[in-house]
Amino acid sequence: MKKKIALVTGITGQDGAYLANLLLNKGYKIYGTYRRSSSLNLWRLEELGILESIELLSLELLEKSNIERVIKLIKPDEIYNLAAQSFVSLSFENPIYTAQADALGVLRILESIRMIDKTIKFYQASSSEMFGEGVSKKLNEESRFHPRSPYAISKVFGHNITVNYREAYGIFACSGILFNHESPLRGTEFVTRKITSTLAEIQAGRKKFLELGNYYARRDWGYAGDFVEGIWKMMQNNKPGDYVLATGEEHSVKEFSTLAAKIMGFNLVWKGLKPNEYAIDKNTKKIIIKKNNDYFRPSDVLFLKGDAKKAKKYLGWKPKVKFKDLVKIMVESDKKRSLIGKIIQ
Ligand code: NDP
Ligand code: GDR
Repeated sequence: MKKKIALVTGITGQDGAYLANLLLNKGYKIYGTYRRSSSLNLWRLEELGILESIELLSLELLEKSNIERVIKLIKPDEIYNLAAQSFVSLSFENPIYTAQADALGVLRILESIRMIDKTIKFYQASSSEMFGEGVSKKLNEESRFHPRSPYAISKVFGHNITVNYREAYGIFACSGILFNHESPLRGTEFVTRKITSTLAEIQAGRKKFLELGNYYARRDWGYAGDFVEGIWKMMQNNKPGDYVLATGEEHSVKEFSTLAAKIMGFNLVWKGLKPNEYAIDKNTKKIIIKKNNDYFRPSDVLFLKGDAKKAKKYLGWKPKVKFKDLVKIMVESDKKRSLIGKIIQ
């Protein structure tokens, strides 16, 4: 039987690496895209030991000709659009670039599919950030969007245009509304990996403390390895659709950092009053975690919790890794990297 061909944009990112690994195990031929302008960022594919099994092609989301060239060359059965400027904070500094990549980038791919071959299946990496200002209830596919950053607003466009190309042109286009998912392959700019990598560096004596923004923000954190399975399942279903993937449990940044510090071996105790709390190590009396206003956003999302009932019902998907195990996996991985002097940025 002919191997299915998948095109994964953003293969050098966290989800790209895990999805590529999953698709390889399912017998796909995989093409992944990287940005020619960036210094090549292949450490995740190397860490999973799959770099040699993937064909890399250059593709910039801002250039429609790049997208058309790649689609015509490889004739994919499935396209997974994971590429994006994915850091919410940076989207406040670079809003126009973010919209070009995260909103219009999606449209460029969909237009290319429409012009070249409408039978290509399409997955769009949408985000729980689209829901925005948190209400303390579980959010699902029907919940209203109130995006709070240029990133989230761009993702709303990406989501809506995906739905529109499905409805208007009959393209098999799915939008996965994924809540935060983390792993040892997460970039260090995101709060979970910033916490685990910095704590490991403090323990190794290479950093003094961990500075965070709003540590009262709460997120529904799952494990990226579980979430890419849900992404693949959406694309194998007999009908295209939109699905929330989430654990249904939320925790604060403070809880995440407290647990991570404990697993790392610190004897942490919080002092001071909200919102100026700080954490010291009882054994050394040194400050380990403190607030830095530079990490606050002009408008943030304080609470997000998802309801993945639809994915469970129609895709048979549910996350396996629990919050405590996720923190443990990430701490242990950064501890190991730090011992060999190799915290990967
Ligand atoms: P990463 O930031 O780890 O990866 C993003 C990828 O996109 C990288 O490969 C990056 O390339 C590439 N990229 C960025 N800009 C461009 C561009 N202009 N042209 C081409 N490629 C580009 O993100 P994740 O793996 O965490 O997330 C994958 C997708 O899922 C993203 O779209 C993200 O917005 C979305 N998402 C993520 C969630 C999460 O919790 N992880 C939750 C919900 C949605 P390079 O290596 O060169 O930087
Ligand atoms: P998020 O993830 O914005 O949810 O986007 P991030 O880890 O950056 O922030 C989560 C929450 O933690 C608060 N926070 C800090 N965040 C960072 N990065 N650094 C800090 O020092 C810090 N201190 C507190 C933030 O204010 C925020 O409330 C991620 C990305 O993967 C998106 O691409 C994706 O769409 C969403 O998850 C779902």
